[in-house]
This record gives sequence, structure tokens and C-alpha cells, in this order.
Amino acid sequence: MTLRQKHVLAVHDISCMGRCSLTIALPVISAAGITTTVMPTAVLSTHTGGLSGYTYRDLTSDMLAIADHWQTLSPSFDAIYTGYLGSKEQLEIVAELIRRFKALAVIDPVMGDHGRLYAGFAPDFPLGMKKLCSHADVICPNMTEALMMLDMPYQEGPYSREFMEEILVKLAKIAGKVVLTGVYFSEDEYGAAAYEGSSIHYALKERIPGTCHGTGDLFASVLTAGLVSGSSLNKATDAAAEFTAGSIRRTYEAGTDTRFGVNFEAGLKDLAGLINE
Ligand code: PXL
Repeated sequence: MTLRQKHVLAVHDISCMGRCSLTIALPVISAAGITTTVMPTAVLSTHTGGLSGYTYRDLTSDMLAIADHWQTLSPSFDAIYTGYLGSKEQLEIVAELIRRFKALAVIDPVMGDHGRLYAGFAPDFPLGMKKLCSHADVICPNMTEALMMLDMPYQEGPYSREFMEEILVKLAKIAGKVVLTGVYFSEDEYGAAAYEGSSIHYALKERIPGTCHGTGDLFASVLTAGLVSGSSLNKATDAAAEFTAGSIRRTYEAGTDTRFGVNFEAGLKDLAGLINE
């Protein structure tokens, strides 16, 4: 018997060059054997992190018209997975998509990194994002986004286990399942923490020096693919940490310009196996 193929709605921007958002979500989720419907939130020539002079076409006014058309086709989504949302209006639209299409809502509250908001986000955006996250089943912020939503000052690691637990407990008041990235307790490790029903699971990998663009999107895409494939939160977190760390390692070893993202493509042939391990 062939099971019905799983179906994810991915709501992110298209940054045409420099791997992130939909140019990661679509291949990753497809490689896991899941079909993907996309709703682009904006089209940019490149992402906005460490690159200047990019074009930006906002697609806010198209989003509900696209959803209206889909509704006539009665789609059935197993998950709605959202990332970079370029305006406060888009936060409202995503809340509406979750109400309309009723699926597992995985929200990556993409807003910033290294203690700072990405270019173009207003200082009150994190408050709006926190409200949207209250409609999510799973949220996967990085440390910057988590602390912004909690209205706490940014802190660099290494973190203490007590601090991590405090953050996870607070985030779990926003959404029931939390996967926090950018977690480390010593300088030689880096990874994520999954939190559900007061149990914490850490997925820590060997730390590779430097920073690479798009790794949060990669992590969240594998996490979503894992959850939709039926993995537990902990198992999906392990797969996401493993796949992301492998892509970073490959890129570091090749010495390529990390502003254009990491080489995840070379790992795609093994992704379904990793998820179903
Ligand atoms: O990777 C997150 C991201 C997604 N989309 C756009 C971005 C960024 C981070 O800078 O600029 C357009």
C-alpha cells in the first residue's frame, strides 16, 4: 500500500542568490520525499545578511489572493512552515493561513542573529512575531530571536544549563514545542535544545569556527521535514543538527564564501535516510 504523500506549505522569501529561505526549504523538504507548496513573501536579488545593494520586491498584497485561489482547490497540508516575513502585515496573514489551512504550524521567527535585528525590521517586530508564535505548534528561534521575543538582553555563550532551562521554560509559554538553536555550554560545541512537556533534549555537535549564512533556515527545514515524516521532536532535532553541522563542515573544508550559504546540496541524497534512521 502506498501512503499518501505528505504536503508542506512553506512561507518564506525567495532570495535569488545566496542559499537561504525558499532556496533551502524547497530542495530540503522535497529530498525528504515530501511535496511542497510555496508562498513567497518577497523576492530579493540576494538575502540581506552581509551583502548590500540588493533589490526587494514585497509580495504582501499577493499572499491572501494566492490563498483564496488555493482554497478553491481544497488543499490538505500536513504542515505550514514559515520563515522570513518582511512586514507586520505578513504576520497577520500567516496567522490567517494557519486558521484557514489547519495544519501543524512550525514557525521559525526569522528576525535577527548575533544580538541584532536583520536590516529593515522595526524594533517592535519581535513583539508581533511573539504574537504570531502563540499560534504555532513548534517554534525554532535562535538565541537572538528567543531573547528578543522574551524582551531579555542579548547574551553571548557559553551559557549555563540553568540559563538555558530558564529560556526554554519561558519560550514554552509562547508555544508548546520549542527547538532553540545557538546553544552551547563550552567553546568547542554548538547545537540545539528541544523542549516539550518539561523535558529537555540537547543535540550538540563539534563547533566549527566562523559563521555561515542560512544555517537557521537549513536547520528549520530539516526539522520540519522530520516532524512531518513522523519523527519525535527530539529525533527531528537530532537530524536537523546533524545535517546542518555536516553542511557547515563541508563548506568550511572547501573554504568557500559563507555569505552565499552552506553546501547542503551534497548531503541531500542521504537526507531521507538520516530522517528515517
Ligand atoms: O536566513 C535568514 C534570512 C532569510 N531571508 C532573508 C534574509 C535572511 C537573513 O539575513 O535577509 C531575505
